[in-house]
This record gives sequence, structure tokens and C-alpha cells, in this order.
Amino acid sequence: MAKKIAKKGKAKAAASKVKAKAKTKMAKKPALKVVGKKLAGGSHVGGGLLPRVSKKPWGQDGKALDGVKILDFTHVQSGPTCTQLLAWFGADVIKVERPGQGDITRGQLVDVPGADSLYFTMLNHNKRSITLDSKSKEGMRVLERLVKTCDVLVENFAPGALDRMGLTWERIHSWNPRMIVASVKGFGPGAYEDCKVYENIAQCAGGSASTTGFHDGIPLVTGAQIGDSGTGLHLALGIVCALMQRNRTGRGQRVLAAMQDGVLNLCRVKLRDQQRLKAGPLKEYTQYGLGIPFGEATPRAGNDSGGGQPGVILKCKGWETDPNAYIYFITQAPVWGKICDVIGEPEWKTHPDYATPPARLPRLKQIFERIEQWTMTKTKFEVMDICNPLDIPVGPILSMKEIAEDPSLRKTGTVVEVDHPTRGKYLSVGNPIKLSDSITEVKRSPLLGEHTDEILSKVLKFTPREIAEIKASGAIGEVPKAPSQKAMAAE
Ligand code: CAO
Repeated sequence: MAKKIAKKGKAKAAASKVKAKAKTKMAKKPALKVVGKKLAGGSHVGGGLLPRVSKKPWGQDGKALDGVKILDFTHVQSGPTCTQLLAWFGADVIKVERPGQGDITRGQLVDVPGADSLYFTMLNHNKRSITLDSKSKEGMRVLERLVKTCDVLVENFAPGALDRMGLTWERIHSWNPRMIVASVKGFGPGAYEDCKVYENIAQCAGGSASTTGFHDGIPLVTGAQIGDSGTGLHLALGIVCALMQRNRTGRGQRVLAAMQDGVLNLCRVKLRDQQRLKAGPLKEYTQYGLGIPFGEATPRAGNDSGGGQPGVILKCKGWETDPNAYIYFITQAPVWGKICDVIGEPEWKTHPDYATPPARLPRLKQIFERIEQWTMTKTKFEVMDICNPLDIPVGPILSMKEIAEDPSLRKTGTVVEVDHPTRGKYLSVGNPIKLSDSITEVKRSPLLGEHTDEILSKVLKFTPREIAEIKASGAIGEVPKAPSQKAMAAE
């Protein structure tokens, strides 16, 4: 009897293996290899099948996006940040660039004459580059093959540019129904959908600028590239979700991340405040304590904390000469007593004007001035050392110089040193998202057209004769001599 059950079990497992094989065959070059058995319970991903649990050591069973091929038609910042992330997670990112010039950022903000700029190198790690005039007949022939070979096309051209090139969604979908077409645009459908958009325009249109700055000053843009890199991040999530859905449906889809939408998503708390205004003034804003009336829209909040715990930036020792000798200090309610002790105002713990958060709200300016008298006697790091053990939330204003030299950021790979054949060593921001089983290795950005030959022959399988024809047409321009792949991997 037991034998019979075991036999039945084996037959079932074999059947599910055959099913899994058939499914794998059906999906041309699937992003995930489905070889496992149906699980008895728990979560079922991609049609109810999960592979067997790997026995390999952590970080040694490939990368999260191994097998995913990206046709990277991105330029400037927003799109490249997205495809760089995908490359760090293991996707094979093939960057298609215009012959001769390439991504315009290669030559922008140049610091080392003759070398690719930091603007380009810091946004295009781990990619391969092919030069292609997509507006030529032979260029389109190569593009068609790329579309048929890749899983995802990512682009951030101006609205309509892809269509003008002849790459409409319908055409792409007819060539490869599994292809995901992911786009960054400035705006979603609506009055501004045809507009070209750069970072700061998105910050303004997405609600960030109107809420950044001091209440009596002009709107400000922030240094964080929330319009470009922020939208690239949104797009990357959309692509990964579309890949997951494709595992179930077999078909690709369009993914759109509009910069205005991405910025607004990051400004969510400001739309929260817009609606709270109907119920009266925003009491946690410094403006309230100063008796300045609120208008119709969420005002600029200076350095006020966006949450329910009041916080501001305070001077520290050395502020007269060091532009970054400041600390962010939050008067979190549960540690109010400890704050009072630290600054030498123990009676504030019980005084009716200071003991409770509502009592403190109209006096925030005066309270923070008192705290600042204390922080000015300490360096920002001394304030950290005193406050952190007491659970008082504080954060130093770190300069880019301090961040570049921070040993723990180097250790985690968030700041990495990369070597480049024409510009030498430079610092970059590595992958800020850490996966315990998909370890990021940051590899230098490609030279313009460095991989044109290998992509034409090895990825797209053009014959030497076909490659000669493509070259003769001028569709790929001049191909520079490239260091071998081995040399690149060794760097
Ligand atoms: N071969 C031939 N032509 C190519 C090509 C190639 N390999 N790659 C690009 N082109 C062409 C495009 O087809 C387009 O031609 P048409 O205008 O004739 O259709 C042209 O190059 C320029 O594309 P573009 O309009 O996208 O570039 P731009 O420099 O004028 O504008 C930008 C740049 C960023 C404003 C615009 O691309 C845009 O709004 N993108 C969407 C929003 C976005 O991502 N903004 C973030 C930018 S980072 O701050």
C-alpha cells in the first residue's frame, strides 16, 4: 500500500514536471526558469509553480533578474537610473545609442577632457552599448531583431518620438507579444502630455517646489533628483511587476511612469496637509506658532518635520565657518523628558506650557531656540553621541565630502570606487537596495558602441555577411575597438 502511494506520488511529481516543462517551452525565453513542483500550500507565484528551494550558498545562485534582456533606449537621467538598477539586479541591459554622439550626457558637464562624463558613467554601470541609427532601414532591421530578442524595452524619449521612429506599441507587440514597453514621460495623459520635461519641471509640476522653502520665500527645488531618479525607481518597480504578471499571462504590457506622478507620490504628505487645512491651521508648522495665517494651499514648511513629531535644523559648534555644522533635531513626544534633562530644563517636564505636545505646539520656535543654545555647544557628532543612546531622534547634516569618505557606506557598497579605461578611478553610488541572495557587483559603464559587434553576432545572431551589410549601410557608425569582455569583467 505504502509502495502504491509512493508510486502515485512519483507519477504526480513526474506529471507536474512535464507540465512545468511544457509551460517553460511555451514561454519563449522566460525570465524565470520554472522547474519546480506544485507547492502544497503557501504562496504560489507565476501560475502556481515555484522552483525547488536552492541549496546553494546565499548570493551564489545567480542574480534576481538573470535571464531578463532589456532593450535600453534611455538617455539623460530618469530612464538610465531605471535600467541601471535592473542591470544591478542581473538583467542584461543593451543600451542603444545614436552613432557618433550616444547618450547626450556622455559629453555633458565634462571634467576629464576626452572621457565620458561622470554624469554618464554614474548612471550607466553594468550595461552594454550598441550604436544604431534607428531611423535608417538597416538600423530598423537590427531594432526588429532586438525587439524580438529582448523582454523589456525601456525608453524616455520626448512624447511621440518612439512612434515617429516607427516603433509603435502595435508594431512592437506584433513582433514580440511578450515584450514589456516601459516609458518615462513628463506627464501622464492630459493637457501637458506632449511636453518635454526635465527634473526641475517635474519637481514644480508634482507639488514639490510649492511646498519646499520657507513660508516667506520663493518656491525651491530640492537637490534630491526626485523627478528623474525617483521616477526611474517607480518605473523599475512597474517593470518587475509586469515581468511577474507575464509569467502568468504570457504577454507583455505597457508601463508608464510619469514624472509628475512620481514626484506627487513622494509629496503624498503635502496633499494630506492640503486636506487638513479645511479643519484649521496646521499646528505643527512653525508658521502656526508665529501667528502667521495659513492660505488656501499647503504652505512651504521650511525645515519643519513632515510628520506629527516636530523637528527642525539647528546650529552646532562651528556653524560660523562650516556650512554643514548643523543637526536635525526631533522633539519626539515619548522622549521629551530626556530632551529636557539633556538641555538643562528639567522643570519643562511638568510645566503646563511644555509638558504635553499640544501645549508645546504654539511655543515650538522658543523651544527649538533653547535646544539650539545647547546644540551650539557641541559638534553635530557629539550631539549624535549624546542623543542616540537616549533614543532622541537626531541626524547630522552630512556634506557630500563626508558621505564620500564615510567608511560604513564604502563597506556596504552604497559608495563604490570604480575604474574606467579613459577617466581612471571615480566614486559612484552603488545599488542602494540590498538583496541577500542577489549580490550587486558594480561594473563600469560601457564606451560608446563598445559591444556593437558582440551584440550583433552573439545576441542577435546576425551572420558575418549580414553584419558586413549593416556596417556598410552606416547604420552603426564607426565601432571603436573594445577591450575584451574578459578584461571588462576583471576590472
Ligand atoms: N538613432 C536615431 N535617432 C535617435 C536615436 C538613435 N539611436 N536615439 C534617439 N533618436 C532621436 C529620437 O528619435 C528623437 O527624434 P525626433 O524628435 O525626430 O522624433 C530625437 O533623437 C531626440 O529625442 P528627444 O526629443 O527625446 O530628445 P531631446 O534631447 O530633444 O529631449 C528630453 C530630451 C529629456 C526633454 C525628452 O527626451 C523628454 O521629455 N523625455 C521624457 C521625460 C524625461 O525622461 N525627462 C527626464 C530627462 S532627465 O532630466
